[in-house]
Amino acid sequence: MAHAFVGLGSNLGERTHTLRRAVHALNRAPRCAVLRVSRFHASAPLGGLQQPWYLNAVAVMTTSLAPHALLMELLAIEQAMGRQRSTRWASRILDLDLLLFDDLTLESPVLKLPHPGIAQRSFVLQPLMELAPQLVIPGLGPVRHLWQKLDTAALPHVDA
Ligand code: PH2
Ligand code: MG
Ligand code: MG
Repeated sequence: MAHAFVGLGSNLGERTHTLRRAVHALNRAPRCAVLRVSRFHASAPLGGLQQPWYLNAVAVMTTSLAPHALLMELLAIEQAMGRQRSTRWASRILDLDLLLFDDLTLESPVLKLPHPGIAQRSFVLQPLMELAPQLVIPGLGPVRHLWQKLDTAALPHVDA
């Protein structure tokens, strides 16, 4: 059994309802079981200007699916819940991102693990801090260190 961390995001429609339904769908996916889910965090949109705020969460699950098979399940759930794909970073009803799959490092045309951008995204790191602050992200280090670095970088600079 592998442990997989999945990022959930929604900035259109009934965001809380959507994230709850998505967690249930993840738990019902073949050979998958959700272990824990973070709180739902409201976050300002990164990238797309003039977009509604997001609700973000992270779920940790066990699975006996291979990483690409799990990714296909995530895309199928997004579709079943009404996701329309238009431009990159457009507003979305539901986004499910495979963040981590055990300590696997992988780069295929459709899947990069760990998910690129984890270290820069507070809407990923804050939920990860709740679930697994000690978790070591391959090539990047423990979640706690990444979170502290991001936090410090966000503070206004003060000269001694
Ligand atoms: N997802 C994006 C782009 N920007 N901003 C926030 N706050 N949360 C997201 O999940 C998010 C984003 C692309 O997937
Ligand atoms: Mg995303
Ligand atoms: Mg995505």
